Parts: sequence; structure tokens; C-alpha cells
Amino acid sequence: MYRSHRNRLDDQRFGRKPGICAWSLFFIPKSDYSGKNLIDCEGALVMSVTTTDYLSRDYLPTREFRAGARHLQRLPEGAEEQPYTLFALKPLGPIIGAEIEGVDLGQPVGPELKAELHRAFLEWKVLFFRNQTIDSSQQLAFAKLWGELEKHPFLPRGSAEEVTRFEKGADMTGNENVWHTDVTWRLDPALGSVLRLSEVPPHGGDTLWADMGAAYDNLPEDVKRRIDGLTAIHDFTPSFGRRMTPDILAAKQEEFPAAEHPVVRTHPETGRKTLFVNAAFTVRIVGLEPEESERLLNYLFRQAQTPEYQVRFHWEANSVAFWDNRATQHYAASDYFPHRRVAERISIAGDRPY
Ligand SMILES: O=C(O)CCC(=O)C(=O)O
Ligand SMILES: [Fe+2]
Repeated sequence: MYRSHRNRLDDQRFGRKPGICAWSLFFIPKSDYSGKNLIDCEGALVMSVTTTDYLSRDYLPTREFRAGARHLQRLPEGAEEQPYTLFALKPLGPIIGAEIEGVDLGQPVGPELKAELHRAFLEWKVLFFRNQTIDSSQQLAFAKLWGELEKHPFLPRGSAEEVTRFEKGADMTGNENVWHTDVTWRLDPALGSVLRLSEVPPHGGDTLWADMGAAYDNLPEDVKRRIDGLTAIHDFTPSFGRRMTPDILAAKQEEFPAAEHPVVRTHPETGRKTLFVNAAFTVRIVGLEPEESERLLNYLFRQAQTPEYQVRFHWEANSVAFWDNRATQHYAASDYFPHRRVAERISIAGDRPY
């Protein structure tokens, strides 16, 4: 039901004619696969395959016994390390996540500090600030430094429309414990977010981020070749849409049509390639038969779970995180029920992934 409805919407949105397109792939004689480019119903190139990689599907490792060092590169190729002069930066690992000491987010941020924070943000992908006794309006002022703010259409709001409030406790469990990049179902997903914890549980409640540039870099060459140029559909329906009545769901789907994004996006500021599919919102890869799409997506989703690409942050009250949503995924550990945990998030609007 869900699939057929969304496929119809996708067909309208992406200008595809409904028909036997998907099935025609199944019924092409095997010999026709050999080394040819397949053309879909509208004449677009859907895949370039050889007999072996498509039919045996052996471009995906069947088991992930992959011991040994990962290639962990923090900066883009050719970028030079420069010191920070206006604050102390304490790395929490080799490639992602750093604590910033000596910056008060309650005070105005001048152009020089802003430029240095911006560089740290791009280089470390998530910045952490502790002991920031700020309120929502100061958090808003800091977030506004980086661009237009988003209003989330589905999540509970705080003191302003741009503030999303996650209030967890005995009657609300933490549900953000799926690896994801925020709002990729938007045509222009968020650039980044500023998250502040005002109440922390006595233990647990950490958040983890994964560097999706590292995830891309470490993919086997066969997989990189296979996903090069592919796009995927991102949709809020399986997550936020789950509890909506059919009428509300239909109206929201109209307002937020499924988005098609590249599977590998190029970071607009650093130029790095990042793996841009996530388990919460990516529903299928365009042009692949459902079984292959699912298998490939599951393999790609799993990459965010690799500890070497991650940083794990333990919150204190008044800790703040500022992450680059174009370069990362995150996961909020839901291990503190029934204790309270209160977080407020402000997201900065981003641009169309390419
Ligand atoms: O509560 C958290 O730590 C993060 C929740 C989340 O997914 C988000 O703020 O985007
Ligand atoms: Fe999130």
C-alpha cells in the first residue's frame, strides 16, 4: 500500500510514466545483461553492468570480516593543517569530533571567531562546547550565524518555531536511536544543527556521530564503482509518517514530496565525497530492482556503524553540539529510560545535494 502510493508520487515527481518498467528488467534474457548499458522505459541510462557484477552481485562483500587499519583522513586532499588561535581545540578522536574550550556561546561571536569556528566545524564535523549556560534565544542567535533556520514540520517545538524540543522521560522514550542524517527527505536537507542539553539523565543518553566521508573512503573499489552516479529516494513516510492518519499523511506527502539525492554527495564546502544514504529516510535506489536496492542499501547503511568512523559524546547539563549534517550521521543512544533527558535542537537550512 505504502510502496505503491509513494511509487506513484515518485513517478509524478520524477516524470516517470507508470508501466512495466521495473518488470522489464526481470524479463530481459540473461545474455542481454552481458556488458551492456540498460536503458529504462524513458530512455534514461539506469545502470551500466557486466554479466559478473550484476548477476553474481559479488561486488558486495558477503561477510564483513575486515580486520586491520582503516584509512582515516580528516582533512580534504591537499588541505594544510593550521593552528587555532582564538580557542583551544581538543580532538576526541583522529577524524571526527572536537571539544572547543574558551568560547562563550552566550556572547556575540565576531567575524574572526566565526571564521575560525567555521574552519573547525568543517575540519572536525562536530564541535562540542561544555558549560554553556545559555537559553533558547542565545542558542538561536548562535545558530543564525550559519544561515537561515529550518522549522521542523513533525517534531515538537520549543519556545520558537525554529526550536525542536526532545523531552524524554517516563512517558516518552528516546526514539532517535537509528543512524541517520537529519531531514534528508527534504529537497534541501539541513546544513547542520546546534543541539543543547538542558537536562541529562544520571547515566547514559550519549550521542554518537559517524564521519560519512571516512565511510565512503573505506568502501571497496567495486562498491564505489557500483554506486558512482546512483541516486536514491528519501522519504519521511516510514518514520514520521507511521502514526499519521491516511488523510494527514497524504497532505504531508503532497507538501514534502519524496526527494531524490545522489548516493554519494560532494560536500559543497570541503569538496569531499560522503556516503549519503541513511537507514531512517532512504527508501530505495533509483533504477535498481527492489532486491538489489535493499541489499545494497543495507550494506551502505551498516557503514555508519563502524566504530573507527565515530565519535561518542557524553553529555553534561549545558553541553552543546554543533554538527555538519552534510558530512555525518548520528545516533542518540536510548539507554536511560525512565529518566528525563531534555534537548533542544536548532537546524540551519542547507542546499541541494550534488
Ligand atoms: O538527542 C540527541 O542526542 C540527538 C537527537 C537527534 O537525532 C537530533 O537532534 O537530530
Ligand atoms: Fe537527528
